[in-house]
Amino acid sequence: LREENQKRIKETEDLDVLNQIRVNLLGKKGPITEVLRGMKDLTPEERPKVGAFANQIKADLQENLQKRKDALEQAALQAKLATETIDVTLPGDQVPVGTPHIIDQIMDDIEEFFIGQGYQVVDGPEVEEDHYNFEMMNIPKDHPARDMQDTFYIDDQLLMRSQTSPVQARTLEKHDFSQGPLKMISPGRVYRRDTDDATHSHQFHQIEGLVIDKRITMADLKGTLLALAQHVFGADRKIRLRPSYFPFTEPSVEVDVSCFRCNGKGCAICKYSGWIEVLGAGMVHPNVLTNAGVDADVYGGFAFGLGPDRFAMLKYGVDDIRSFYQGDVRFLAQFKEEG
Ligand code: FA5
Repeated sequence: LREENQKRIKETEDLDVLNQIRVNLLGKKGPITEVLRGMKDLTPEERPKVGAFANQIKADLQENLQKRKDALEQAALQAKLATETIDVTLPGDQVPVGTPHIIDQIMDDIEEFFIGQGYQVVDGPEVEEDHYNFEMMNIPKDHPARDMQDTFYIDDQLLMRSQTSPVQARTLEKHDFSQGPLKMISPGRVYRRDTDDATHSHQFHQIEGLVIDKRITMADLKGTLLALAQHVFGADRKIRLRPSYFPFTEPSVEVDVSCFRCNGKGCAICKYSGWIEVLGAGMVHPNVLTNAGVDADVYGGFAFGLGPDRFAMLKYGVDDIRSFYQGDVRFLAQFKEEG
């Protein structure tokens, strides 16, 4: 039994056949199990001899089976490796690499500028209450200034915010001035029923800014905005403050940045004037402070709301704001992040 099977084991080339041999030989119905089971009929003298002999054969066969199994597995592995060699000289697959949207890049840049100046970054809801978007900002119901921002209403109380200014009111309400002045920016999306054209979109971005302390002046506002313009566009940029009107600032200004892509002649982005309007700003109206429970006789400051879309148009010479929102990868891929 032993010799005959050892020969069969050795000659087997197939793991399944080998397994069948193992089951036949050593399984419950195999000859060795049968011999061991029959030991109860033997005399006490015969039992140890037969037992030892049968167990020896069993051990030998097990060893042979294992060796053959290892050898066959090894051979299978070698064969597999031989057919699966990797050609390291083949060119690799091109992996397309994305890039943050150009508006996100410019917003990150502006945020970093303000974080560096000690401002905190605050988030506000895009679905906003009329109360914060207008009333707290000194624009009561039926105030004509509501027409300045044609608004998407959800119901009488709720709307898609038309500006990031409501975050001013939300932050002022919470700020504890005994802990120090307030310096915050709030970036985000805003919505207006504007007709889309080259410089207007019905959904765009703003970054609100608010600084409240005891002795803030218009010169602080101008210096901050000039430093921002020069950070984003380069050291030779100029800014121009034009008197304007916002219900939540007094005095109010609109701020233009000098165009540098028009060769001094003006171009479509700058409406042929040599300047592009990028933000609204002013000194915070006392009513805004009082509405939020801040003592307007002690505290005051400036606020601004800037348009990152317009910043991006000017910085990169994009002459149509709609390009940012059409999702054309050929356009967006031009603005790979540096570094
Ligand atoms: C406001 O929204 C004021 N909340 C800004 C402000 C804040 C003033 C704090 C004073 C103090 P205005 O409607 O002008 O203002 O919008 C501000 C900026 O958003 C504009 O200068 C422009 O850069 C951008 N903007 C306005 N409308 C659009 C639009 N439809 N598409 C793209 N950008 C726009």
